[in-house]
Amino acid sequence: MMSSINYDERIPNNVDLSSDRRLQKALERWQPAFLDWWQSVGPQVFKNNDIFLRTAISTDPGGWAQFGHVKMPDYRWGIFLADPEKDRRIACGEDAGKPVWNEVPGEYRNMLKRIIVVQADTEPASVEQQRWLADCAPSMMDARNLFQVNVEEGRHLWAMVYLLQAYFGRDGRDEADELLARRSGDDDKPRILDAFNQPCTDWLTFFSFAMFTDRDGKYQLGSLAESAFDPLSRTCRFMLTEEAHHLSVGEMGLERVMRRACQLMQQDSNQDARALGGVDLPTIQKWINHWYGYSLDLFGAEVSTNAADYFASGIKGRWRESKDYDDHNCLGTTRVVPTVEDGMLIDKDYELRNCMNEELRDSYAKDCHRVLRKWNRAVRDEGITDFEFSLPSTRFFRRQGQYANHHFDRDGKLIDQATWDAKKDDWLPTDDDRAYVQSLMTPVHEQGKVANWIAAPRRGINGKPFDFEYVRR
Ligand code: BYC
Ligand code: FE
Ligand code: FE
Repeated sequence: MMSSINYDERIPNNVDLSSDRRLQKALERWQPAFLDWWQSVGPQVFKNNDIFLRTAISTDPGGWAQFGHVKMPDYRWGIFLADPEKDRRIACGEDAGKPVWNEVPGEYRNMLKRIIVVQADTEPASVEQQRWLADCAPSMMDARNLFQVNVEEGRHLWAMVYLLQAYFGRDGRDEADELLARRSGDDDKPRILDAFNQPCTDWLTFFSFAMFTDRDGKYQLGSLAESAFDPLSRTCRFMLTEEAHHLSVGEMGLERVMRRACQLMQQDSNQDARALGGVDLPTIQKWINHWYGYSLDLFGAEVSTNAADYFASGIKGRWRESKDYDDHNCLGTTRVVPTVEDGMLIDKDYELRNCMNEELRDSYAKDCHRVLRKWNRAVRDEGITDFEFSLPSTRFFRRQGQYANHHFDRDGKLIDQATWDAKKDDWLPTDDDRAYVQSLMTPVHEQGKVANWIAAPRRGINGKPFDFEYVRR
């Protein structure tokens, strides 16, 4: 089938790129601009060292990766789509059951382009946010994991730029250029979504971002894998296989910080992990609260006509739309979304189609709760029985959607400004917390060593030991 990847061309691909000279030329023109972008705002530390990275060699599930040392700028970014599914049908909306599209229908062109651009924009944004982190890496294996995430986010940008250039003509080419012109956190040309303009200068933030924000990626890609636009679906299906590693970097990274905190607590007479240079459990909880909130925002408004249009047209489904749902039309059905009216939070019914962002957010929240349970088992496993991590309500600390103009406590109860002001430092990172965490960020660049505030990982990469030469110096 098509799963084998052609590495002989300038742009590795499994889409028979050389048969479309125009497209190939356009992408080859974009390639040097991408490399310039990578050099100037991609990873700034160990940028020319050999890193032990995986590269895709096929799109078959399992066994698609090859590991070896490579300098990041020499990474073979390319265009890899999952194999087409035979006789695939539209998963949801008005045209559910009809054959999927291999071209963009004119009436949906702008909608589709917008979604692809938003998705694309997050990928380079995250690389920009993380570009200095290796400077204070807690171990060389962690630096390697960061770089693996970074090169794959770079590839995700390629994945979306391919769609823009292949299916959206001149507009698509312009958008592809703009994707290299916006900058995370820039006043004039910021990235599109909030979370991707936040600074990321410490590893507690990086792990939280990979756990919670990359997980938004998982769910958005999952919903786009259900898309009626088949090239988008196939692209997202392969991206999801790469995404799994990013999530595990976040989940395992935070778990290691937690385990270390528990160990230090038991060494200190006051059970104070900070006294021994760790990140205490309540501080980790604050980072969780912050990044869970920012990542929930990425699902958009609870009640959204955009989301209804995406669903009705078949452009975006719910999580596992074709497998887990029976009703793919959703007309004449409602769901409850707690809504603030006259200063009170009341249950209100809305057309289900208008709540598709909320449906996806529910799937995401459920997945996050699953990880929380694992973390709490790890905390108990380390001998701490009087502390449990928890996730706040999805209404807590929101800046997008209908809860953004109100304050809620961690349980989702509506509270007034004064209560919020009095409590927020207990719930969210304070300047002092940030300064403390930042003060721990001293580099451990010695092979096989690990910073004091984080436990060593239990396993290395691809069967290698923790003290393997993940970065050649
Ligand atoms: N920040 O009706 P609504 C990833 C805007 S992460 C700023 O709810 P919609 C990754 C919204 O654009 C996955 N603005 O909108 C992770 C709209 O503006 P306009 C990224 C926001 O369209 C880590 C307005 O508010 N993929 O891959 O239903 C590392 C009204 O809102 C935000 C996608 O997002 C926000 N947080 O929903 C690397 C998938 N939220 O148009 C990578 C594609 C909303 O009125 N995107 N707004 O000016 C979408 O499907 C949708 O655009 C959204 C928003 C779900 C994001
Ligand atoms: Fe990505
Ligand atoms: Fe990711």
